[in-house]
Amino acid sequence: MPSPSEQLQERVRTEKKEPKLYKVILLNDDYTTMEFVMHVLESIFSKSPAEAYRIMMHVHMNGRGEAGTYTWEIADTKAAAVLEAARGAGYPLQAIVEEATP
Ligand code: TYC
Repeated sequence: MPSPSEQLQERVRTEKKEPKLYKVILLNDDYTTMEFVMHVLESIFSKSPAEAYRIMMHVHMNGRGEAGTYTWEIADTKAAAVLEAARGAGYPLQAIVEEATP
């Protein structure tokens, strides 16, 4: 049985090493252009053009797809940035944040 201070050390280490992770999911729609979705993936999610094309086509064919996995604050900020860019450009593109199952 670990001593109380050993138990505390273990909890501190676990919390520092393993923050919960969240996926930013892009949803398909009929109006946002493929070019705009690729632009979002490259500029907000730092994807290469090839990876942006792959993810965009996955969303287009399957209805939804993962743009990236982050800690809560970063996922929330990126999802908000997608909505702001899309509304600014007049597109209905949607991004949602989901807890990533460990
Ligand atoms: N379905 C859109 C089209 O055909 C392209 C698209 C892809 C839109 C991915 C949204 O998240 C999206 N223009």
